Amino acid sequence: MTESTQPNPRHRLSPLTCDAPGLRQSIRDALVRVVGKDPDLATPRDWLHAVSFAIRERIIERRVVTRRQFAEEDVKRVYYLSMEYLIGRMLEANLRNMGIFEVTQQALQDLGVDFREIARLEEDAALGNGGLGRLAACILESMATQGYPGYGYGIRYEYGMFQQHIEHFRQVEHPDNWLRYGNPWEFPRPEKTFPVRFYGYVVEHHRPDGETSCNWENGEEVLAMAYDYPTAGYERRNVNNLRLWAAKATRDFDLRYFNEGDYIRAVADKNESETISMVLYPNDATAIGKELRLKQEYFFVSASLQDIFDRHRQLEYPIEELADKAAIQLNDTHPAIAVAECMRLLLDEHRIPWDQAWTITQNLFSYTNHTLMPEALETWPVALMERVLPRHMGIIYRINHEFIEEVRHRFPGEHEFFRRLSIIDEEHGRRVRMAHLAVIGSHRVNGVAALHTSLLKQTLFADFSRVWPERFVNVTNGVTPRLWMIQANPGLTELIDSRIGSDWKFDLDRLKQFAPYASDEATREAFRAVKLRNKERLAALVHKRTGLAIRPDVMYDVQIKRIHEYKRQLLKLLHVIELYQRIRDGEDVLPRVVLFAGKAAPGYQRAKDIIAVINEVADIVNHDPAMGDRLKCVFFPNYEVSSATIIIPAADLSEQISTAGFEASGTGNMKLAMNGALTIGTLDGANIEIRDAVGTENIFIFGMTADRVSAHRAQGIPPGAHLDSHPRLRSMVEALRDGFFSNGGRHLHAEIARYLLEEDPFFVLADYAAYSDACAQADRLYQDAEAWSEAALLNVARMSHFSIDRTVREYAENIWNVLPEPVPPPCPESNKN
Ligand code: GL9
Repeated sequence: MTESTQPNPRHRLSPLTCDAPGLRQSIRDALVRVVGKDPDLATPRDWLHAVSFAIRERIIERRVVTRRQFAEEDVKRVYYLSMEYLIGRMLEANLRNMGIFEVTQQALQDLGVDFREIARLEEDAALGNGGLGRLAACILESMATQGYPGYGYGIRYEYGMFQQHIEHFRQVEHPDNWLRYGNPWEFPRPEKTFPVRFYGYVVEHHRPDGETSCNWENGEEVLAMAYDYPTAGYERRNVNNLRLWAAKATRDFDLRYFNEGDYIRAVADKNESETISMVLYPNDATAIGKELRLKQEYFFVSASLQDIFDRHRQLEYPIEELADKAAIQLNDTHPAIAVAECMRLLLDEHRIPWDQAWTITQNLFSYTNHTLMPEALETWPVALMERVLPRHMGIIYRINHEFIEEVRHRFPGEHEFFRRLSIIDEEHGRRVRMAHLAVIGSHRVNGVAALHTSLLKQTLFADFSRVWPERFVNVTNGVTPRLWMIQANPGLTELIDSRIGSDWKFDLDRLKQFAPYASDEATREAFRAVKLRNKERLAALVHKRTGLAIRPDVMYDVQIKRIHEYKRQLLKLLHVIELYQRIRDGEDVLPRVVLFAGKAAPGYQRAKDIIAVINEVADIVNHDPAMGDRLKCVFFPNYEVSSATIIIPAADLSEQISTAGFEASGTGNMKLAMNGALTIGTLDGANIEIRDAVGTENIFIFGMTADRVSAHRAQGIPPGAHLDSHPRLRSMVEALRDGFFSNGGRHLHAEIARYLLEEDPFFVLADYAAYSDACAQADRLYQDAEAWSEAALLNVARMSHFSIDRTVREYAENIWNVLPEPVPPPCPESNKN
C-alpha cells in the first residue's frame, strides 16, 4: 500500500447510507457476517460489536476520502508522538462526531436493542494515566474536527491503566484486560511492520566525503506492527488516524533454537519480545527508570519515525524537505529519544551530512513540557543507554558536544553554566537528561498554562531560556466541548441551543452569547433542573458502585483527579472533618456530598494511604446518625473517562486546590467550569486564566501564591505552627492522630497526622484557614440559589477560551506552521433519516 497521489478512477467510493434503514441493515449484516451470530441468539455484547462494525465501515470510508485529499493537496502533516492516549469509550463519541447518534439509536430501537444498555458494556480505552493522556486524545479529536492533517502515534498496550478496586478501604489494582473481547475500532495493519533494534554495537565507516557513517549491528530485533484507530472529526468532517504499535517477535525469532531442536525456548523468547507493548506504566509525574520503559519509548518512537520517513518517500518528496512537509510534536519527554533517532535515520540511512541533518531535525521537532516536578524528569544512566541504544548514545554525545561548543562561544568562561546545560548530568552517576535533549532538538518548547510557562523559564529551563529566549512559548491547554459538554451534558447542551442556536459547538467563542441569559430567571431555573437531573444520574451510579445512597438536592462538591500530595486531597479531607465536627456540635451546616475519585500510582505509598484514610473517614461520616443526611463523603472507585462524563455535569463545586506552583495546568478544572461548577482553587496552573475568564466574583480563590509558597518554604516554618490559625484545626488533626476515624488503620491515621504536622512539603496546614474561609464563602453563595445559578451560567458562557480547538490552532499557527485541510461533508441528502 502506498501513499499514492493519483486516485484510480476504478476505485471510486460509493458511500454507505446513514439513514435508519441503511444502518439497520448494516447492523444486522455485521451481526451475522462479522460477529457471526444469529440475531435470535445475540447477547448485548454481540449487538455492541455489530453496531460498532457498522459504524466503523462508515468512518473508514471517510478516512479513505480524507487521506486521498491530503495526498492530492500536498499538505504539511503533523505527527503527535505520545506514550499515552486516554480515549475512553469510542462508540458514542464516534456516533456523535459522525453526526449519526440519533439515527443509530433509532436503528437499534427498530431492532429491539437499547443503545444505553449495550453502550455501557464497552471497555474504556485507558491507554493513559491522567491529564497528559487525555490531552493527547482531545488534541487528536480537535485536529480532525478542524481539518488539520494530524496523525497520532503511540503504543497499543495490551493492558491499559489498572482497574482500581477498593477492598477494606484500600486501593487494590486489577489488570485492565481491555482487549479481552476483541476491539472493533482497530484495523490491524500487518503490512505496516517495522523492525526495531536494541543492544548490539556500532561499526564506524570513514566516508570519502570526510563524514563518518555508522552501522548499528547485531543485537535484538523486535517488530512493531501497526493498528489503526480512525478518529472522526465532529459532524462527519475529516477522519484522521491514530496509529498504535504492538510488539511482535521477528519472523525469524525461532530459527536459532528451532535448528537446535528447542521449540519451547523459541516460543518463550517470542513472548519476551512481545512484552514491550504489554502494559502501560501506571505512574504519573514520576520517572520510572526501568529498562523496559526505555525500550517502550524507543520502540514506538523508532516505528513512528520509520513510518513518517516512509510516507515522505512514498509521496516522492526529497528527504531534504522533511521539515517542510512534516512537524513532530513530542508529548512530554517520553518520546525525546526521537531527536536522536531522527538523526540516526538521516545520517546512517540517508547519508545526510551532520549539519544539514541537525537543521532538519530542529525544524521538525517541538516539545511540550507538562510538569515542573523534578522527580518527573526522565534521566537514563549513560551505561544503560550505551548498552540498549549504543548508536543513539554516540549521537547524543555529538549533539551535546556541538551544543556546548556553541554556548562556549557565546558565553565564554561560564563553566558552571555549561555544566548545567549539558545533556549529560555528571553529578548523579552520569545520566542522560532527556528534557535537555528535547529542548536542544526542538525549535519550540511550550508549557501548558501561562503560569507554568513562566515558571519553566524561571526555574527548570532558566539556563536554556538565556541561550534561546524565543524558543519558549505558552500554549494553554484546552478540552474538547464535544465530549465534555455535548456528550456528557445533553441537558445543558439543549438549554444552550434553545437560547443561542447550535453554532457554538464548532466555535466555542460563540458561547459568549449565552452570557446575558445568566440574568434570565427562566434560564437559571432551567439550569437548576438540568443540574438536578445530572445529580440524579450520578447518585444512581454512586449507589450502584458503592451501595451508598446520596441525595440529589444538595451541593455536590467534587475533587476528581490522580491522588497526589501536591493536589492536596488531604486539604479537602480536613474540611470534611471540620464539617463533621461542626454538625456533631449542633451547628447548622449547608448539606453537601463530597465526592473524591482518582487512582494512586501502585508504588506511591503515601497516595495509597491517603485513599485509605479518605475511605475510613467516609465510613464514619456516612454511618453517623448525627449527620442526618447533611454530610456524605464518597470515594468513587475506578475513576476513568466514562465515569468523568457522569460526575462532571453533576458537580456544583470544583476542587482545584493544589499547592500553587505545582499543577502545570489542570484540565479537569476546565471541564467542570464549562459544565457550570464553580471553582474553589488556588492561583495555580490554568486556574489563574480561568479566574481571568470567568471573573473574580464567580470563582473562589484562596491560599498562598506560587511566590508566597517559595518564600514560605525558604522560611522553614514547621507545619505544626499553623495549628492555631483556625479555631478547629487542632482538634481536627488530633481526632485523626488519635484514630477517631480509624477502622483498624489506627497507625495509618496517626502517621498521616504526623505527616501533616511535621513533614508535609505542600503546606496543607498553612493554607487551611484560608481554604476553610473560601468554603464558607461558597456555602453562603450556594444558599442564594439565584445568585449561584447566575455565577454558574457565567462560568459556562465564559469558558470558550478553554476549547481545545483554540489550543490546537495556537500549536498549528505558532509551532507547526500547518494549515487546515477540511474535507467537504458528503452530500447531506444521503444522511437524512
Ligand atoms: C500533567 C499535569 O500535571 C497537568 O497539570 C496538566 O494539565 C496535564 C496536561 O498538560 O499534564 N502532567 C503529568 O505528568 N500529568 C498531568 O496530568 N499526569 C498524568 O497525566 C497522570
